Parts: sequence; C-alpha cells; structure tokens
Amino acid sequence: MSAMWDHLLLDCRLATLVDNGVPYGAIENAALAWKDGRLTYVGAQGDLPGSPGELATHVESAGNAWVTPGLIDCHTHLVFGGDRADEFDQRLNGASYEDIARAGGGIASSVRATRAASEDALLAQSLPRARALRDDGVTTLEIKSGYGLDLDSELKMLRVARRIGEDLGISVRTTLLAAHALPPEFKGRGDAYIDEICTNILPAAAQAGLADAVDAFCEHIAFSPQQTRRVFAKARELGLPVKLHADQLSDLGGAALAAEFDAQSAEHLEHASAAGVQAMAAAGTVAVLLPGAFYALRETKLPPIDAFRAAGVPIAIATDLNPGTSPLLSLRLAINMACILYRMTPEEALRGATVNAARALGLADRGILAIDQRADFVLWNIERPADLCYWIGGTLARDVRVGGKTV
Ligand code: DI6
Ligand code: FE
Repeated sequence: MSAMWDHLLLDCRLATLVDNGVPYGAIENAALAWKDGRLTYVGAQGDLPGSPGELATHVESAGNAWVTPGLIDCHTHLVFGGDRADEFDQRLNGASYEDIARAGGGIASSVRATRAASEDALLAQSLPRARALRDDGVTTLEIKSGYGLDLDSELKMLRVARRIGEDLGISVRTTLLAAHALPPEFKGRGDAYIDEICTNILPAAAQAGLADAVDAFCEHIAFSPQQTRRVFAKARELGLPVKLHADQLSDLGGAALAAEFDAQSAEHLEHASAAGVQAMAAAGTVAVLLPGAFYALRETKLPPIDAFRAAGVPIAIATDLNPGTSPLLSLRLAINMACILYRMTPEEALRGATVNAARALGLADRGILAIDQRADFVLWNIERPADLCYWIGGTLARDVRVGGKTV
C-alpha cells in the first residue's frame, strides 16, 4: 500500500499564522505533512490519523524546532548595477541628496550602471543580495525593474529577476516599475516618457510574460497622479494588477489613487491621509510599510499605523532593498525595525512578512501553514516566535524549504 503523503515532519512547534484566536496561530507538539509540494497535514502530532511510517514515505523529526511559513519580501529593487556606497559617504561628509542628484548621482547613477551591465553581470551582482534574503528565511521575493528606464534595459532587469528565482530555487514575482524616474534622454519631457511606457515598454513586458504586476513612483520628484493614472489605465487594459509607491515624501493622494485602481498594495505611505486609508480599506488594498527606507532617510513622519489597524487594512512589511534609500539585506531586520520604529507587535510584524505580504502580491497559496498551501516553510533556531523580531540581525534560519525541499 502506498503512503498518503510524501513527507511527514514530526516534533515541531508551528506558528501557522492562521487567525484562530491563538497568538501566532501556534500549535505545539505538532506535525506537518506534504505531498507534491502542498501541505496535507498541519496539526497536533497526537491527532495524526495513523502511525507515521504508514502515513508518509519519508518521516523526519524537527527536534522541537519552531516552524513558520516561508517569509515573503513583497517589495524590493534588488536588481541593479553598481552600488551607491560612495554617495552614502558623501552625504555623511555634508553633501545633500540634491547636491548629489545635480552632479548626476542618485537613481541616475544606478541607471547608468544597470544599463551598462550585461545580463550575466547584472545577475552575478544581484544574486548575492537575493541569497542573503533567502538564507534567513525568504522563500518568495518580489523584484521591481526601474533602473533600466528604456525598453531593453527594463526587460533585461526582469529577465535577471526571473533567473534569480530559478538559480536560488525560490519564487520570484516581477513588477515593472518603468515609471520610477525620468531617464536622462527624456529630461523635461515627462509626458513623452509616459507615452513611451504606455505604447512600448508596458506592452512589450506583458507580451513577453515578464511582468506579474505594474508599479509607479507617484511623487513630486517622480511622476504626477495624472501620469500615474495613464500607466495604470494601460496596465488595466493589459490585464496586469497594479501597486503604487504612494505618499512616501508628501501627500499627493497616492493611497486613494491606488485604491481607485483596485491596487494590490500601496507602499511607503508615511504621508497617507485619513481619506486614503479609508479608500484602501474599501478596495482591499494592502499597506506595505518599508521601515528600512524610513530609517535610512531619517524620516520622522510615521505611517498612519493606528488608522490602518482601525480600518482593517492589512499591513505588510518589506525590505525595499535598493541601493539608494534602503540597502537592507535582511527581512528579519525589517520586521525588527517595524517593531522598534513603528511599534508594531512582533506578531503583527511577522504576519506582515508572511500572510499579509502574500496578499500584497495577490498570492492566495502561501503565507500561512494550512492544508493545500504551498509547502514553503522555515525551521528556526529560536525559542519563541517573537525571537524572529527580537534579535537584531544575524541568521536564525536552520532549514529553508520550498515545496518541502531544502534550498
Ligand atoms: N522609493 C524609494 O525609496 C526608492 N525608490 C522609490 O521609488 C529609492 C530608489 C533609489 O534611490 O535608488
Ligand atoms: Fe521602493
């Protein structure tokens, strides 16, 4: 008789993050089973419907380790050429962000380096950043384009993002962020660049199947609400979901604009208004908070966290990993920052890097430990779930599994 399940993991403590009234959805003295990459049993070991050897082909013990869903970093810009460490040094020696931008630095310098890099070189530079995230528990990763800003370079970035997923054995979701900054060849011609995005870049990315979603940076230093609307209208026409860098530096009504287009998520949101929060709640748009950028920019305006809680807007936490405002290589450090800087509880922060992050990516098959979910999970060297937020840095993951297989 063949066994019901491929694998059975005994002796674990599960933080399922299922909303069952127990903190962290925890189940102690638990077991976890899977078949063909999907969970088939999540529950008390004592309730197993038979003896382990009969139930599964492979049986192992977790040695009483805590197990969580695989972490999900739902907002990164981790594919880029070069770095901006020299600008970091200049800023700490008195240069302003504007001085650096006027001298051709800032996003423009990342665009030059990204355009100049071959696809293989870009992959080689970006892979270690993704590996650092994976090795401390990230099994699903969103990666945005936005340092290419021309058709070929944007598609190159998206192909590199996909190759990262293949090389590291994790899920990568790609987001086209052509509307990140104005490329130098369009200086003073923002609307013409939006035309280029709508008529060429977006349709080509959709045609090539390289974009899972479309994002834009709506800000006075980037694109206006009107320009953002044009990009979103085109995305809608092509059947692609949208997300928005909204209200990071000022309130341009970005949260409400995202909601108007049923965005999966609105991100940053330090300056989001009460009306924006209500619109997000009504649309089911997830608030993605990025404490790494808040920290690195020495921002003092907190996102309206109490208002999100009160309105029932799900809050996700991500690294925003990018060379300018968040060179943050750890999602666990991001959830620590969410606790310290945003006063979120450790459980809220952990939900923000799992179940709510899945929702921000429109993924219903991951983010909790429950039957039929993907068998993406992590065994940790911790004594309680809050330890994941408590330790500042380090590596706590003991075993990172995707579809049940160690990566
Ligand atoms: N918001 C950010 O914080 C990053 N992009 C964005 O839209 C900054 C990107 C960079 O400085 O390279
Ligand atoms: Fe960002």
